[in-house]
Amino acid sequence: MSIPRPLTPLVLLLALAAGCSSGDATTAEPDPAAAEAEVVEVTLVDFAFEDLPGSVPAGTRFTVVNEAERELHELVAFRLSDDDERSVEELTALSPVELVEALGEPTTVLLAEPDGPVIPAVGDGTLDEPGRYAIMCFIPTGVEPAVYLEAAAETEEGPPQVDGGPPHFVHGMYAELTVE
Ligand SMILES: [Cu+2]
Repeated sequence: MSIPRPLTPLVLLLALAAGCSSGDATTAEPDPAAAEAEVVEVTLVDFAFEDLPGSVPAGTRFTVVNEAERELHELVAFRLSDDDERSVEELTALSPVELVEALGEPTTVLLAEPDGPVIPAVGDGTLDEPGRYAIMCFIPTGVEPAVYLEAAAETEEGPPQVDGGPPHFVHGMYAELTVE
């Protein structure tokens, strides 16, 4: 039905992420280099970030587990500019163009399929710079995880354009975080 595609970086990342866990794909082995940093595991559900603290010390590394039935989820963190006093809830009400302008480039992007390993697409989940962060999920509602990940692997920059319902943050999958 579909033509096999060449391996792309995200697919390789996915393979690496799967390959470095020992048997149980839901628990990643601790990275010795990151052993000193505090690690906070966030649970991704339809449609919220569970166990996400309101504030963490600088240098905290986030990781995710996806406990949804079938939705792909992601944790995307943006450091908000210091002069932006709007709440994340206010930002989610902006038009797509205004939202992109307000958020800028993400500091980190971690994806996970249901029960799947963490897929670090941007950064490794570490938030080093103190400030206020928006934590959001942009996955289109109802998209097949494999379809999205394949499209993401073929996209050079930014999120892939795939058909689907509204992004998950529209259903409330967003939060505000302060890095101290
Ligand atoms: Cu989501």
